[in-house]
Amino acid sequence: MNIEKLQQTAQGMAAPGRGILAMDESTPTCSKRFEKLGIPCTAEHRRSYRDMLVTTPGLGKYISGAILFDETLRQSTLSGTPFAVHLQQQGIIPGIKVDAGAKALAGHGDEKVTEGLDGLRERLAEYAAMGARFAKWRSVITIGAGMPSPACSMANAHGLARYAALCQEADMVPIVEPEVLIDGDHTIERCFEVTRDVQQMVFAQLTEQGVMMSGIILKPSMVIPGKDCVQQATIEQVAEQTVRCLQETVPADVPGIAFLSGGQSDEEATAHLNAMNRLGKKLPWAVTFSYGRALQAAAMETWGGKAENVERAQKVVSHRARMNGAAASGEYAPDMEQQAA
Ligand code: 5MM
Repeated sequence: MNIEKLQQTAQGMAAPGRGILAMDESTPTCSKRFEKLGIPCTAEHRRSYRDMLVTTPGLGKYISGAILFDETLRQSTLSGTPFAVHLQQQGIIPGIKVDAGAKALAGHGDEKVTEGLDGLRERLAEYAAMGARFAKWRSVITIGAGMPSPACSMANAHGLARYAALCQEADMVPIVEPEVLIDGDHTIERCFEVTRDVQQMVFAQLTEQGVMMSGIILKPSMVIPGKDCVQQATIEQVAEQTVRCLQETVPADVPGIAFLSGGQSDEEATAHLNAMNRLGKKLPWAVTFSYGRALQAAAMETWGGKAENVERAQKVVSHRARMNGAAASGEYAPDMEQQAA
């Protein structure tokens, strides 16, 4: 394990005013999103779409890293440059999703455990040779009657820690993503308790497996009421509860926390991140974004699978990246959305 290399990559991913573009949708997820917009679900359409994203002029100003799916890491831009090489040339660190997805946890109803540890050491070596410098593994936790069960939280925390240890062995920074889903009618208080407990378990397992905290990035969900909860929260409440939770769980030597958007609207996700960075608290870690849907949804719609829309779609990508870059420094204001329009 090359400690210096890991720390350098992790610090680059958590660079001030920049964040991570999660463009690692698996083929089934990407197909679902394309289908809704009437875009054909072919490998070439997926390649063209990802090409549109990463060739956005000036993307590297706001994006420090991009998470790719296996298929994309093996593809090239229209001009024939492998995606990983193109990203590096833009000052964007290439990464790779390595989990094999969340599968039913035996004996636990609707709960899931993320799989993908088998053969991971060999896959990481191959991905590193193709230029990936970090990896991502997402676990999902559902809040509901009797959920999460201790078995589900523990199985996922253990999986994340085993994955993280293997990444560091391969000199790749692990993005550790325990997502507490927004689905349900739970209150913000319940989300706080579950998120805190899950994160505590994750860090206990990371410690147990000997993971070096200065060489990881945490990708958590925000502390937010369930989307069907009657009592929704203000932007400031979400920011305060989320930061309070992180202060109770995340060691100070973790360099960066990069949130997922988890089904929030683009502007909500930006506003929440901004509010956290404006709380006026001196936080030991960088607090930034690693959004998928909240960075891509509007751009994908604008693109619509047509080459003639690439330039317009790239303006949308660029705008969203700039808004989130500003939020990562606490310098976003909602009227910046209108000014750009
Ligand atoms: C981009 O979507 C990622 C991959 O999802 P699947 O494995 O289900 O295809 C996903 O892990 C994503 O990176 C995170 O959930 C963050 O994305 P959001 O949309 O929540 O910001």
